[in-house]
Amino acid sequence: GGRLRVLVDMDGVLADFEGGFLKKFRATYPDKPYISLEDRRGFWVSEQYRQLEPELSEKAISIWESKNFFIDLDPLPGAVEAVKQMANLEKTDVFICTSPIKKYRYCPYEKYAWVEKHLGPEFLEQIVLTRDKTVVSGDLLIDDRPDIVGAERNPSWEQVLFTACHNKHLELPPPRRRLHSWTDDWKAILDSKRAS
Ligand code: DGP
Repeated sequence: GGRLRVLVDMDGVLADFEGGFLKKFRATYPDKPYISLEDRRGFWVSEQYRQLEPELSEKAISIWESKNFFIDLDPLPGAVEAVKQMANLEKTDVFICTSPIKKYRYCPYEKYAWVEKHLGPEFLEQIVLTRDKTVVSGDLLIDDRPDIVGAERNPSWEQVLFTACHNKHLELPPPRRRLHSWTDDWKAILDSKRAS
């Protein structure tokens, strides 16, 4: 067969957006209520905070719009090793496919800096920044967002849902599948997509 192209999301898959958010939210607003990772539901953090208290929505947004939010995110367990291993597999191309927030002052720069810091400068060649992942072609998209839609009604990739605090209770309709963590068998998922 030909080469396998894998698109790997950043926030919630490689970088600990949820943990980094909660840590900085609690440090910035120590007297405000918060949502523990155990209680997170739904992809949009700001929506769940709005339901807790309307004023918390903009406070939540202020956290990830701040300088150093994205660069300070810790890698998720096993993520860096897995992506480096994946990129070294034969006939496998790995791209980091990530949607920057619309407030562009810090986020796009810090995403590049994060990739350079944790994966190495050679991975800067592999970054795809887009708000619409459906127009990017690939065999697999590993992403924690359950409802990825966009201009292309029939994306070329199969999404494998990466398990995150906000999506772990969702029941996926078949034939959709999950990668539960980076200790899960991601190589088997890649092999299942390789042309025989
Ligand atoms: P991606 O993981 O590539 O689909 O990027 C989604 C981005 O949106 C990521 O940086 C996390 C961020 N995000 C999470 N919750 C919210 C929210 O409630 N509002 C906004 N504007 N962005 C959010």
